[in-house]
Amino acid sequence: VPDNVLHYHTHVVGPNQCFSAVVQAISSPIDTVWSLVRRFDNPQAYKHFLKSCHVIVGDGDVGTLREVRVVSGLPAASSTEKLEILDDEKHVLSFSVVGGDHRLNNYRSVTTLHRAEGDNEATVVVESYEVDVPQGNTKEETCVFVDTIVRCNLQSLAQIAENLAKTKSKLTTHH
Ligand code: A8S
Repeated sequence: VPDNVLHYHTHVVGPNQCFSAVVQAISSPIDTVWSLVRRFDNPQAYKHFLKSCHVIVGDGDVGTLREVRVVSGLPAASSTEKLEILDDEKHVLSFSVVGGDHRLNNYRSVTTLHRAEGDNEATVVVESYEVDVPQGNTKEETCVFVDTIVRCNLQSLAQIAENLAKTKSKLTTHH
């Protein structure tokens, strides 16, 4: 395990918080995956539970605030989120939830990308999070709910990045 995995994905949580992590392998080079993940102003490119995003303050650097609107059918309408870490060299992005109309108070996640060992065309994504357990729910219920959202996001990221990588390699083969 590269040590930055442990460094970025260690969470200090309070008694009424829970945390978890989701890992996704992607058959696409790290730069292609990163080009999608790093766009704090455009999360709906691969997060299909979001219907829109607008930046409130900032230009995509650390400190930028965005407001996302959530598709119907979820126990949420909107979320205000702050970019905490954006490291283009280490491929690390972290954001925290600072407001909005939903039940995930003090949500904070960290996403890191890693070159798959022995395969330059493949990437491993690790996304971990911490969050308050909402009143009336258990830690387990909260983790099941959030893990489901994060897993869907990373599966859709994989699909989009893999298609982008295929398109790029076709363009270089034929020209
Ligand atoms: C992310 C991760 C999560 C987003 C959650 C967990 C959220 O946007 C949705 C439903 C909610 O109930 C909470 O990386 C909230 O976006 C889809 C509005 C925060």
